[in-house]
Amino acid sequence: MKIQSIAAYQIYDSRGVPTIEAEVTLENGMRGYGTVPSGASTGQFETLELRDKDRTKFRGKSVFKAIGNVEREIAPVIVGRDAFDQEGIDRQMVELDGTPSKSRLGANAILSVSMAVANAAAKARGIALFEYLGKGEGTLLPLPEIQIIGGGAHANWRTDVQDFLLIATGAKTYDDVMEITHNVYHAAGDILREKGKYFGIADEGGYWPEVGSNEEVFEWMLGAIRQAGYTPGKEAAISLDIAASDLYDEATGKYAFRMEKREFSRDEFAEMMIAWCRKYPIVSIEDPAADVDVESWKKIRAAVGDRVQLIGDDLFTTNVARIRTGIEQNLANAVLIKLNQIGTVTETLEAIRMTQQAGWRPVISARSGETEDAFISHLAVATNAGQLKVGSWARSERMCKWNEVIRIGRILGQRARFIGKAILPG
Ligand code: 2PG
Ligand code: MG
Repeated sequence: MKIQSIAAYQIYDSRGVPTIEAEVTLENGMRGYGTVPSGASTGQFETLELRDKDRTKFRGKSVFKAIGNVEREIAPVIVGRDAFDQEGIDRQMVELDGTPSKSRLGANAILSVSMAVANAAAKARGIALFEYLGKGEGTLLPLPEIQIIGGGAHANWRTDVQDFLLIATGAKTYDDVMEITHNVYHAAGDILREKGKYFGIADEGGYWPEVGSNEEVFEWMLGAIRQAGYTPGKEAAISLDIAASDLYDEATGKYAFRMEKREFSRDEFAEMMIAWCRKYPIVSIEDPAADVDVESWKKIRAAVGDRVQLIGDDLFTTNVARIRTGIEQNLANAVLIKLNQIGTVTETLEAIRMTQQAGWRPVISARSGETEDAFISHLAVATNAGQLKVGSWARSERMCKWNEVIRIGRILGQRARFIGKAILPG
């Protein structure tokens, strides 16, 4: 099934910021689309998101150069190729770019085509994307981590911690997750309204936090879990994304909480992360140390890694070489997987495979700037990753991904599996 043409154009993400979409048309006239998300708390080891940086156009955020690269550089070498050869196409685009960080063509340009090829190929086969990507092996519905309160770079630093999330540890089915999350999210909103502290929502749909300290949010979350009729740590537990690279200053070697106006040495910060894991029903914690602070990762891993999921996001940036080193050094036990950190579907699948082969857990993740596309829901099931993180329980760029898993479950029927919290350590 040959690729007949490739087009790219600018669309807009959930923050109303430009992003790129590619359209791949096959010789039979079928089309597949690839839509690229965008992060705010990006890691320094991510591949490059190419933006025009022309202040007179979309405040510097337009992606017309990336679009030109798809049309003038990528299309001429990919048109005519077999759409089922995802790996060959991705490798050719990586080669054509020729830089380690995909900075010549832009990882956004490359990824838009990579995702569009996968979508078009699945359509040509007449099967759902998860079946195509997973070659029929993907049957595990993911355990979601769902944001209740958004902070950090997604809420103008109203809290220092970026994501306060919920994991429905009591869920026996994916439907149970939806119900527990629904009840806790809305209970959290009720508490805010009662206190006269409802100030809307942050970038990923979690409540906007007007609080005096980060730990106050834990108490509020525990209150919401109880008010919804559950026991914290039983039916519902806490998960955090500290996004600590954003808090760390490499020059001074110190971490800083801007909202709380506190500074920490590396040791003090790691001790605080460990103490939080012991004090609260926390089952998962992402980026509790900066990407360059390897010693703190080791320390936290040794202290709580046997019972708490430790996810590397900025630490690994979905990069196979970085994940391999992390596994060798035993820095974490889980890897956050984001397609646009690495820039092709093939490399993303490799990162997931390597993570699983080490006995670690891949957590498939959205970005804070998202679109209405649900590619990652399919990716999670296709690879039996077991976990999915897409932000909160509000806004359709988030809900479309939770809802897509329901549809995938219906396609799978009796073959669908859900193991819930059994995927977590401890
Ligand atoms: C993260 C993501 C999603 P961003 O840090 O895990 O919450 O944020 O897309 O801004 O990097
Ligand atoms: Mg993160």
